[in-house]
Amino acid sequence: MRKIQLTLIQIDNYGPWTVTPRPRREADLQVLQAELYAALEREFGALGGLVFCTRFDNVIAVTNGIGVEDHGRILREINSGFPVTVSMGIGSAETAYGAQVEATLALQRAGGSRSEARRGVLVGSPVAAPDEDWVQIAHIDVNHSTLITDSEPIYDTHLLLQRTYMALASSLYRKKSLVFYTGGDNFMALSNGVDLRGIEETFAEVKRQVGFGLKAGVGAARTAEAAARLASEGLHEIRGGLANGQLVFKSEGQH
Ligand SMILES: Nc1nc2c(ncn2[C@@H]2O[C@H](COP(=O)(O)OP(=O)(O)OP(=O)(O)O)[C@@H](O)[C@H]2O)c(=O)[nH]1
Ligand SMILES: [Mg+2]
Repeated sequence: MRKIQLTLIQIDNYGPWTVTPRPRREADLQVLQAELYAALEREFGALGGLVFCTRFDNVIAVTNGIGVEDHGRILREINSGFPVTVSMGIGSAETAYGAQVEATLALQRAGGSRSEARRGVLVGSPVAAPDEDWVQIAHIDVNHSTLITDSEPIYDTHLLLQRTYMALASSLYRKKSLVFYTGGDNFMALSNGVDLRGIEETFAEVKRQVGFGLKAGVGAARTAEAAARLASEGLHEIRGGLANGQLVFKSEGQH
């Protein structure tokens, strides 16, 4: 069975820490969160993974091909370099939704987000034979967003993009895919098990709800890095007028 592997990285007992001994300066918390995300992206990215900032105190990484040992090394490095510690839960399943359920359950069983006893644990299990690593990523982009960016107030544009994000995420949630906002007018969907028809359906729904047309390159490969690269290449082909329509699918080993 082909499975996507996700790792939930959660700051240990963060709520209490943010107010001990008194509420910390928001600017300092923002720097901490941004630096933690950057460090995780650097470490997992170096091994072919891809990390989404999610909600900053809980971060989701696609980690196919990255085993328990490498997770442990990254965990130790992060936890010795930051004023907070993180714990990690690894999960895998045929869909991204299923994988994050497994990752979350593994971590919740090891203690809640406000547990004083849970510190720097690594739980759950990566993809193991006979199952195989497989990641499908759709790199989704809004058509002609620059027209709005250059004519509307920036907050109005931002809100419209966030509405687009929610419409996209709600529709793909029903197909057990997870969507993350990656900045600008870009989104990445972890879409294992969803075919191009399914993505087209979602795009039509989003268009009806928020008015934006979307396009996407969809990549499938054994690691997040390879899948994302194929997806971005597909998107580039659509933009360059090399592809007909709004979707291009590229799979590893297929030219
Ligand atoms: N994270 C990320 N952001 C990007 C990427 N490409 C573009 N952006 C951001 O998205 C903004 C919009 O870029 P485009 O999508 O090329 O502009 P557009 O007007 O929507 O044009 P079309 O999508 O070609 O219709 C840019 O200003 C960047 O901030 C990408 O590959 N990744
Ligand atoms: Mg665009």
